Amino acid sequence: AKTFSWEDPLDLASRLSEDERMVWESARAYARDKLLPRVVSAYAEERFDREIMTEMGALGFLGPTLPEAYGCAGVNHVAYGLIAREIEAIDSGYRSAMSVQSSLVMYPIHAFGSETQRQRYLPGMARGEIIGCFGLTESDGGSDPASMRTTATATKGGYILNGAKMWITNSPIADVALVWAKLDGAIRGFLVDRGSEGFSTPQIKNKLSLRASITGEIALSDVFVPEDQMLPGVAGLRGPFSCLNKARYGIAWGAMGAADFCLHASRDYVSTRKVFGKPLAARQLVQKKLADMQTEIALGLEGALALGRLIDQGAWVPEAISLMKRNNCGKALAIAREARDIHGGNGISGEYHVMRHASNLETVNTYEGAHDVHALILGRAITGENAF
Ligand code: TGC
Ligand code: FAD
Repeated sequence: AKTFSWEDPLDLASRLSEDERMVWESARAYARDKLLPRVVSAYAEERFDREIMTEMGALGFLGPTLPEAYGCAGVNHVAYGLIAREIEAIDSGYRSAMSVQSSLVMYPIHAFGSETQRQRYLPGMARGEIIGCFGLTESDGGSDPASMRTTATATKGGYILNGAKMWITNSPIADVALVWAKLDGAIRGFLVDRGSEGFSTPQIKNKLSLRASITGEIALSDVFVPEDQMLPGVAGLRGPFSCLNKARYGIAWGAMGAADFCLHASRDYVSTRKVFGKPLAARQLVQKKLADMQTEIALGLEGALALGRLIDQGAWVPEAISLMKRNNCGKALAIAREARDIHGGNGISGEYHVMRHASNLETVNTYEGAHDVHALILGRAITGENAF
């Protein structure tokens, strides 16, 4: 007979294929061996180590669901979710770097790009030699990307881009930026190479969240983009939103990875920490907190797995992604805060990781559609009323 595993109470592992388990194990080993040892100093110094991209590339973690013909691993979306889970168990910023590259730049080049664009960018991006960033948000009202002010104007041989993007993951180190801009009122995607005249990417410093990820602006001042650098396959908000669907799905897994790390850390901590003569683990209030964490993580992972199976079958809808992104980010943030509390004063120290997770999850709960924005997407689907 099976025994209860507190770490996997609903036996998720038993419902993974052999291939999925292999990807999971390789992501876990990489995250623990290579990411965990560098994260405390990276966070303190607000540093992103560039070689993380080539390391992840070598393991097949970049654009993993795309075909092998472009140098990618060609695994399914459940495997992609498991990679996100293990990387975010170490730091949301590292998962951000992986998500942006995979879901927000490689995916649209594959889905909406020309064959020339695919050949030009995808193999190098899969190896982590070319870094991409995704420029949708502007400084006012990121929740409402339809109101963007960045424009593209047709000119001889191409387009002239003007405008500014804000809060762009990896922009300061990106070799190529996928910039969304309005061309005659319709949103289009443009691949802007580093080195283009009038293109700059100032870093945003002094973040109190996601410090191991590098974030910047994209400033565009009369930047010429050749005709063949516009994504030919999509016009309108469906373009950027299609990318967000993929990234939000990965975040649903990733946030639970961070939460699960916090549960493990809390369990370790309370088993040795003695207060009033007994380990904290022997206190009812503490046990209730651990049980609540475990329950939300088990349910959140089940939801992420169910969603991943739907995506792999092509049977998903965006609202289901909103539901899981919103739930798992909100719950993970609450769990990380609780873990910080359980750790007492030590909880605020970098060495214990839990406050770093809580701070990171503040961003994760906001980007890719803020918690309340996903509530409004669901509210609209439930009632038929648009309350934005
Ligand atoms: P709405 O009228 O709902 O839709 C406009 C058009 O877009 C289509 N569409 C979608 N297509 C595919 N997937 C989806 N999820 C889609 N949602 C909408 C829709 O069918 C329609 O198409 P058409 O052809 O009829 O025109 O648009 P709205 O303007 O009312 O939008 C409202 C809202 C709130 C849904 C939307 O704007 C929203 O989701 N806002 C949040 C913005 C956001 O998530 N930004 C993320 C920026 S990127 C980022 O944060 C990266 S961080 C990454 C990291 O570091 O990990
Ligand atoms: P706002 O849109 O101003 O929202 C502020 C608050 O108002 C939120 O609580 C929101 O829920 C609420 N709100 C908004 N509309 C309504 C409404 N109608 N009714 C009720 N409440 C509402 N963007 C990119 O394009 N690419 C990236 O790579 C990227 N990386 C990021 C990295 C970091 C570290 C951060 C912090 C952000 C990143 N973003 C990126 C931007 C992110 O997607 C936006 O911050 C997010 O979409 C929210 O937009 P905003 O910050 O302008 O907030």
